[in-house]
Amino acid sequence: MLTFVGNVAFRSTLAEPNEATLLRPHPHRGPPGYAGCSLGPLVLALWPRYRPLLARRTRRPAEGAKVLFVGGVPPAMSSETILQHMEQFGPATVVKRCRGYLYLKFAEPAAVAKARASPEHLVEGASLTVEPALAKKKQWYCQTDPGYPVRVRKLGTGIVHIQNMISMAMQRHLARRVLSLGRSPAGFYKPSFAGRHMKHRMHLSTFCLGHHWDTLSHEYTNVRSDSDGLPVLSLSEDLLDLACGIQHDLDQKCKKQMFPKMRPEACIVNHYTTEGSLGLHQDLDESESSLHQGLPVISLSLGCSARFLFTMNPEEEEIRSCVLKSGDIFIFGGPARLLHHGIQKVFPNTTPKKLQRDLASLTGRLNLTFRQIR
Ligand SMILES: O=C(O)CCC(=O)C(=O)O
Repeated sequence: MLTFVGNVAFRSTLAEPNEATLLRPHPHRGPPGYAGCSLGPLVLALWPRYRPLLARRTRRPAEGAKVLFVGGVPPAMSSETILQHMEQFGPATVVKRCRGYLYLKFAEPAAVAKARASPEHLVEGASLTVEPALAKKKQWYCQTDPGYPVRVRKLGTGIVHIQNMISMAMQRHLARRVLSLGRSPAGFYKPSFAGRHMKHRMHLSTFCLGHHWDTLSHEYTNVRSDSDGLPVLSLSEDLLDLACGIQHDLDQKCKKQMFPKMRPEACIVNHYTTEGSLGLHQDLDESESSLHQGLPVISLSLGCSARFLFTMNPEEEEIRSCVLKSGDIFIFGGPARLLHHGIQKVFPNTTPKKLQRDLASLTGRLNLTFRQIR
């Protein structure tokens, strides 16, 4: 649920937080400095419309690898027995033994090739299988752009801003996809929220995927209950994988699990014109269990940059801000799941040059937030 708090909790026509106190002059980040990928157009040209967004990299054996994977190992068979058999190809040591398989490291890579060339590995009546071990390489799901390093900024416990996480090729693909969904009958509409005495128009357009978030009843529904009653668009597997991939990549980057694992069931897509904004609010409409576990909200920005406001306690703490640029991710969860947040300002003419054509029919900023609602 979006809850609006005190005199800073508002959307639409109510006064925005004082710009003079909250805004620093925006360091305009023009298109030339933006994370570009020279292969972007080629990638897109080869990218069929509904191909998954994620490059699931298949792991390849490391070149010159000395490590051999041995499978089909009976539980009772000792590592020494296997070692004895394998040493006919060269001196080796056991580096890891698990139930059903083990890894051996040879002194020379040629031994791995010899072991693989052998037609059979019959040991104590068991037929073992061998494979060169896969390179222990980090698997990244999001396609980041070389030369534009991903930067993880920890802004507080459970609050993370990741810069440059989404490559330009993927941003372009996402922008086209969102625009085409947004143009469909169950696409963008102008939501209202219920004020004390009357409904207020929000300063943005929106549509949902997976589950509809009703801005009037503050409930997740299957139909657009606060507007035209149309069934909500589905949340496709590739978008779902993208959100999971972002969490995965963040953990890889930070070498630890940063947030409890979340499986998105709803994605709220917002479009802000350069006059758009969203008052400080909390996201409280997901299930008690989801909130209690601190399952994160993952937010992805596309198009113009925006000043994002956040605070754990608007009554007592200073409201902090950061600029979210196209391709950035903002995640809050764990102890910060009830973070108060909002969009104060969208900066005109800040869409990266390479994205401008894809977003030509829509100026301003797009934002996708993924949540697990149950
Ligand atoms: O546009 C954003 O970055 C924030 C969106 C948001 O807070 C919301 O949809 O609840």
